Amino acid sequence: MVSRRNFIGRAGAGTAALTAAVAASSVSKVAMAALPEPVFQGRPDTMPPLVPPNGRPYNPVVTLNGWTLPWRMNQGVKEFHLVAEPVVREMSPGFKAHLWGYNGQSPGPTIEVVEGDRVRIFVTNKLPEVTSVHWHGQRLPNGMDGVIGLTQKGIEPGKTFVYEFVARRPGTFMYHPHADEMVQMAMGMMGFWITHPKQKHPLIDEVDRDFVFLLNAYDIEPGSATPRIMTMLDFNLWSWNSRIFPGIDPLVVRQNDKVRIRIGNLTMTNHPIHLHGHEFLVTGTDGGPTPKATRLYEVTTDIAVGQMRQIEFLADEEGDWAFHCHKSHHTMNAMGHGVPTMIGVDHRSVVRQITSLIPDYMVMGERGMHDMTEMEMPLPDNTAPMMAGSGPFGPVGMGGMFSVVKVRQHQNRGDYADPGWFAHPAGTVAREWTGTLAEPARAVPAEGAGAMKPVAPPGPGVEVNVRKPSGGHSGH
Ligand SMILES: [Cu+2]
Repeated sequence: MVSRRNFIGRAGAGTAALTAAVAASSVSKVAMAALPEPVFQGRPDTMPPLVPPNGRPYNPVVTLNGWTLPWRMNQGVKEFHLVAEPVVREMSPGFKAHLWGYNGQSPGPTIEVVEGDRVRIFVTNKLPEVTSVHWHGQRLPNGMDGVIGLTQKGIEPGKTFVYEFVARRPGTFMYHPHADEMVQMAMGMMGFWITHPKQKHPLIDEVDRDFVFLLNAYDIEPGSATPRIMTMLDFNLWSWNSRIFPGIDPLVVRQNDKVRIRIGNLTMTNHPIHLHGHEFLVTGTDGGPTPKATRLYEVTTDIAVGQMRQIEFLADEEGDWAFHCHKSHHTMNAMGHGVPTMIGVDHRSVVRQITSLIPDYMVMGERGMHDMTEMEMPLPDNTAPMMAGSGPFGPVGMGGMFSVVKVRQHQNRGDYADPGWFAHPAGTVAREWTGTLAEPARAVPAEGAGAMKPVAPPGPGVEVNVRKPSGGHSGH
């Protein structure tokens, strides 16, 4: 079953091999009449940019923990072959999810074309049910829009359909099914589409690094591997390109690079995406490049459901800068929600007794939840820790939609290799104060009615109301 190219793709040999494979496919007339041989990718690593081997030149993007789909030129038409199929996606080290995707992965490969390109996409359905592909945001003939029942028949299992249109406007787009969407998108079927401008565009700047990723979300019960597809809002895994921190690669850049990041949201809620240490401009949306007069410097931009945002900044500050969704429960991994606040309650002896009866019992947070990052808690097999990832100073206490923009002075141009942790110049890290401390001055409370009374700490008789978190979160 593993063809030669399939093998190359899975081995992750990168740009050169993929380029060679694409070139090698330009053979006889007979071969060109057949379908382009599909290319698969099994590794979850961020693949190097696919430098276009033919067609109009452009500066390729880098798909975070993903790759760009090679094509072949057939009499001036760019031909791609997408295969919709079940996939196993490693969402973070030690945690694999059974998803649906395209060409070996969820999300599917990024498709990159140039404004004015005629594009032909073969879509083969290896799923157990009917599907279609909608090309979100594109100008195209109505019958190529991919809405099952409305503009086309569904692609039955085992069948291949052809979509063909001209990529008319430059910008950032997505693709996803418009058939049984709640199920197929909850299972991970989606991908990115970039249409590069064919010439210098007054509103599209040239950049040194151009990253893309999709926001997606899953509901996978700890210890299982398949998303619950009937979940409407209460997802428990918040991912970028179906990866959760610490499984999300860093965005590595050279100091003073101009950086573009394109983000699409195919979850069921909005995500305020926040960058530390720099200000950015929103230079594009689903509708195309934004007029310059509308661009404001920001450090957070909200990305609503079904939207794309394209941000740009000058990476002039060296360091390891956090980059994450600002909804704090979106930077955590699967957890039970039916957990009462335990801050201030010492329940350690209770836990020991309960654990002897219910081995997988867990309780959280009598001093806040940071302890969860260090706690040696027994987790069911195939479960991502709730808050994980270690930095140079200890646990980062994050999961989900979190990564790091690594800005380095000595990173080479075009080098995306992880440089490791930032070496802080001496005296530039927050540190413990070891000198003498003056007693802080406090406001003296007023006497009489309405005055604040000091609150007594909880005594030994306090009621401990704990619930077993697993299996409970949908009911609370
Ligand atoms: Cu979020």
